[in-house]
This record gives sequence, structure tokens and C-alpha cells, in this order.
Amino acid sequence: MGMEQTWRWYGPSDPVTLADIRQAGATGIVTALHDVPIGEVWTEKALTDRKRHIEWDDSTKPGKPRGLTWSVIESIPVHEDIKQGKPTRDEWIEKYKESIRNVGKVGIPVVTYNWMPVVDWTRTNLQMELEDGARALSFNFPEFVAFDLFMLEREGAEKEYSDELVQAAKIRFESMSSEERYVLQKNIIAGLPGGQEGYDIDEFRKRLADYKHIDSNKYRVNLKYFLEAIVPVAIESGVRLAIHPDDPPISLFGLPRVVSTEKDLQYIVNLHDSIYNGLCICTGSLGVRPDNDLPGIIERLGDKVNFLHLRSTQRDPFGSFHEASHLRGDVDMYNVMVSVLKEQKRRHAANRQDEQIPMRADHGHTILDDLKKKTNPGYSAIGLLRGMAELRGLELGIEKSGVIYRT
Ligand code: DNO
Repeated sequence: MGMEQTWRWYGPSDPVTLADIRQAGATGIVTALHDVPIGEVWTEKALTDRKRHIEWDDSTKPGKPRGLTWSVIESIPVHEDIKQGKPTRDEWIEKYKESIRNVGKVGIPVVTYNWMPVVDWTRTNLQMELEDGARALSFNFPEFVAFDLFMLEREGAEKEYSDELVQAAKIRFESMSSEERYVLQKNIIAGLPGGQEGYDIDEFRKRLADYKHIDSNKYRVNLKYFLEAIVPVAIESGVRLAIHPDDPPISLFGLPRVVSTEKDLQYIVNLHDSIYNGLCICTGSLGVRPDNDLPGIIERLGDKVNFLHLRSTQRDPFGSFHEASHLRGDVDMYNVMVSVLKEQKRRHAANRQDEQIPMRADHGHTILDDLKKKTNPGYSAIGLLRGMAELRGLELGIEKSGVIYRT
């Protein structure tokens, strides 16, 4: 059986409609109640209403099923007080538990979350022009460092970068117009779609200051505390958790990052050995580090994978990267897919209910007609459709070739 093909939908205001998604061939919807303030309870009513909207087409009389299922929540964000281990965290944890219980009641099987402090996924350029005229998201290290050193003016930051990088950042910064500087700041801290929150520069400095005394060890202990409270509720509610890796998988602004490597993932699954305490393997996020062996990670931690983001990135020696097309770049997508299909085969043999792993093509290029439209960066319809079509072709080819049955 193939993977469950899903698509991230940003809700009723997404320029990509549910009907579009259906035509793209996806059957699962990945979405969130983006209007609920971070930390507040997701009520059973709000979840039920959104689920009905996704799954049932009321535009005709009588209504009819759309052929879509709300299969994954991405994400229920974790309140900063929990991440920082503040005394108030228990109140926020109670609310998170309540949300998970409600998700269980309405029957959505997977909840994604992340443990990135202050900033969610981060890019410097949302419109990098590729050779063929397509646009891609990119993370340019010298530009990032230029922001950190010369716009944010973070104390002690220059000590964290090599002289070469500081020099490149300086040259880049001096060549930028004030408009370009403004866009760079906005891209980095104003929040990307589905991300945490956006900030202006003063607010951002305050948020960074909150982490002055939180190193990786402390930050990991805070994650442990959170999971000790949440996993039992997830188990009771039948909701499988999927932690999303850090994107990019390195420390930014001197902040702790603890979901960047296989060792980090291993630590998390070992905290509570249960499929309910699982992973979202984002090949694009983890793949930015050459030391992350993606097919091996899926091989070794496969039974804990509750959700897959499939995409690829292309690195350069400076640590910059841009989003490559789904079958190119540094990610060995063929062997990733072989590992995923082997895992599904194991699940089948073990009679697991979650045999079909939900996957979505992540971060497409902006191409064709979408270049003229307003789109969510990385989430324009045609680029994602291209990515999904390539991935489903790869999957079918591997399945039919019998390669997964030979070992
Ligand atoms: C970006 C996404 C992230 C992801 C969250 C998960 O495209 O992969 O925003 O949804 O980090 O909590």
C-alpha cells in the first residue's frame, strides 16, 4: 500500500482551495486552527467545524463528501513558557492536554509540533531566482549573519562566526539597499506561514533575552518535562505526536536547538518508548546537515515516524542552502523512499493500524502561473503538485520494481 498523500492547507484564506488539492490527487489534509492564539485550547467545537468544512462539501444540496480527510494537525504550537520552563508552564501544559483530548474526540490521528525557541522555520530569501526562472526559498548564511551582526546588533554574536563569514556578511550588508535590508529583516523575524509568531526588532531582542540562561541541556530537560505530561494524554486520546526537526538544524542567534540530529531524535523517542511519542521526519530540514544520514535515520527510527515532509535542499560550502526540486539536491530521495516503503512493509507484517504513513511534498518552487499570483512562500499549488507528482512516481516505481521485497 502506498503512503497517504497529504497536502498542507492554510485554511479558508489559502489561495489553494480544497477542490484544487483534491485535483492534485491528495486525499489527506494537513492544517491547523491558525486563528487560535498560541497556547489557548483548541475546542472540540472549533475542531469539529473545521473538520466538517474540510471533509464535506455543502455547496450543493444535498452536500457530498469531498474525498478528503483531515489526517494531520500541523501544528499545535507549544507556548514559550513551556519551552522556557517558566513557573506558569503547568497552566499552559494543562491547556495543551485539553487540546490533545479534543483532537482525539474528533478523531484526527496525528499532531505535529516543534521545539524551536522563538523562531520557527527560517529563511533569508523567499524568492531566490533559479536558473530556469523558478523561485525558491533559500537561507543565505552571509545574509543571515549580516542581519545578526549589523541590524540586530546582538551582543557577542561575532564570536560565533568564522572570520571568513563575518567578512562575507560585511560585504553583503554594505551592498544592500535599505529596501533589501528591510525585506531581509522581515523574512527572518516577521514569521513565515504556519510558523510561530512574528516580531519587530525590539520585541525580538526581548525574546532572545529570555533564553540567556537556557542552554541545550536545560532546554532538553524542559522538553522532557513537557513530554512526560503530554504523552500519557496522547496515548489515552489515541493521538500520535510527531515532533518536527529544527529548520535549519543548527543554532540560530545563539539559541539552543535540540531536534537537529539523529542523536537528538533518539533521545526524544527514548524518553517514552511509544508510537504516540513519535517523529515528523522532514528530509529538507534534517538534510541540511551532511552528517544526517536520512535513509539510515528512517531505517533505525522508522517505527516512530508518524509523518513525513519530503523535500530536498542544496547546500554550499558556506552553510547556505536553497530548496532544490524534490528529486534533486543533497537529499537521496530514492533511498529515503526505499526506507519508508520498507518501514510500511514492516508495519503491514506487524498488523499496525498506522501502516500508511502520511506524507506531504514540502516547499515547492514557485513556477508557471503561480509566478503571477499571490502565494504562500513554498506552498504555491503548481510547484507542490510537481513535487508530489514526482514523489508518487518514484514511490510507484520502487514498489513495482520489487526492490523492497528483496531484502
Ligand atoms: C514549514 C514547516 C514548519 C512546521 C513547523 C512544525 O514549512 O515545516 O512551519 O510546520 O515547524 O511545528
